[in-house]
Amino acid sequence: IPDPGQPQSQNSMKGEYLNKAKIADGGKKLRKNWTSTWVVLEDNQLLFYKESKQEALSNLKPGCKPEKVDLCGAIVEWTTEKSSRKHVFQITTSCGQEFLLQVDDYPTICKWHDAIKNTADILSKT
Ligand code: I3S
Repeated sequence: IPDPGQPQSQNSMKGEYLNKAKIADGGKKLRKNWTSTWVVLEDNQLLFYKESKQEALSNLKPGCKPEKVDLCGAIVEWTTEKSSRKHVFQITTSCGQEFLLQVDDYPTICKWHDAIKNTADILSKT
């Protein structure tokens, strides 16, 4: 049942820098490498840009595209086992990509966790 208090735009979020580590691709484990990434949630897709200005450039230059994460069928969950950092959550996509996202500021990371989880849950139901 849709919540009438929630605007349609709930599945978009303006860009923000988060720490990101991709730990698996296609089900294959990768060496963890944390990088600061400009993260945007747009039209139910998660976009990872190297930096904020790449977002503006990506509309002009075809070579500037972000890494896109399909959230349909993705699992989003907090984890304390995959990192010694605080406030880490994991996104596991249906094609076997695994990402960790983290920032020290709890309200910030909660906001992203909730928005991404909501999006994945809504997409899985439609
Ligand atoms: O899960 P791991 O392997 O302990 O993750 C750490 C490594 O990625 C480490 O890099 P090296 O493999 O080059 O040593 C990173 O520097 C650490 O930040 C990783 O651990 P945390 O707990 O920060 O996610």
